[in-house]
Amino acid sequence: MKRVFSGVQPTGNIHIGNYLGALKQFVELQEENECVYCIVDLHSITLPQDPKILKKNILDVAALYIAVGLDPKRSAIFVQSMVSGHAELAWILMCNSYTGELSRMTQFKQKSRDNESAPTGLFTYPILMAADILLYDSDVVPVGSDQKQHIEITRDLAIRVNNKYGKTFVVPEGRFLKEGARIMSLDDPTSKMSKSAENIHSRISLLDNASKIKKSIMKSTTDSEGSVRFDMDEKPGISNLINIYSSFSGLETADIEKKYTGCGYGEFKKDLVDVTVEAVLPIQQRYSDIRESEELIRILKEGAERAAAISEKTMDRVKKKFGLGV
Ligand code: ATP
Ligand code: LTN
Repeated sequence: MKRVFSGVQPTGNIHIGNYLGALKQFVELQEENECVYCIVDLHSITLPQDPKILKKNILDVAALYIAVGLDPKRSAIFVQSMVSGHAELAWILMCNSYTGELSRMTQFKQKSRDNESAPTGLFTYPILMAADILLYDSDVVPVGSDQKQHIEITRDLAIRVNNKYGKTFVVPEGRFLKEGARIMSLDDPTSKMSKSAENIHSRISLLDNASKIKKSIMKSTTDSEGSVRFDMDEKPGISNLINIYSSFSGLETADIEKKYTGCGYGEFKKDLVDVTVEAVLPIQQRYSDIRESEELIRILKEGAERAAAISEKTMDRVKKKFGLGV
């Protein structure tokens, strides 16, 4: 069995892009692997957070993890800051990384661009991510293709330490999403659907009610041709909607095109509202059952214990290799 590790930041507004692109894959991977899924709260404080909102977001994401089908009996589900090994290993890895390689990270360059004095944590973000992954001897890391550089530096660090200190870490593989799994923004189909976009109608959050979903889909940007046809280059808006329709209904693109031949966008959009509401409703039902329950806290505590047991073994090994402690 392979070990799978991934993490999502508790920054609110988990949307259908996160679901179709990441969470759904997490659920599928549970079938044949040992999975460790983390809510990476330490990563989220690289940018300022309101403590009350952060706490709420952590529990929201945890409840959504379970609502979409992550099974706490099979997968360890936990919060990063509840396992001390992450920060500890990050320090050790920091001492084996170079400021030059971190300066080349595009995410750092983007996020620090408008920030005159960027926090050091934003700069060392990829090292903490490498620690997350290496701490669990992870074989496979499912992530969006925006994380490719971070996976690459994780592999570089693992190989560097292994060469210098002898075999210490498993060198992980990234498992990147297919292009089709990338859900685009509803108001600007050339950029990806995002948690942090200002316009709430640019995304469909997993917790949106039916009337919000209807409004967002009916307002979504299309084109003037008026035919339901998939063409990402010429018709990115309608193609994105067809993609969403296909992902939720299981119908192939060609079948959707056939079904809506001769129909206008209005009719197609109305059906897409129904398909989307039908898909998110059971998730919302399970979410509301678990969100306020004691069970959620119990699951996170148990998940942290399981994660700690694995990570302590790795930390013992790492400390021995480095000659740390007595
Ligand atoms: P932001 O847009 O604010 O940067 P985000 O929506 O990308 O945030 P993350 O927490 O960075 O959210 O991503 C969680 C996971 O969801 C990642 O694996 C990421 O690749 C995936 N993901 C994010 N947006 C999309 C999208 N539009 N389509 C498909 N997958 C996505
Ligand atoms: N950087 C990732 C979140 C993340 C992660 C991880 C993903 C933090 N640590 C470890 C996979 C493995 C993001 O922004 N999506």
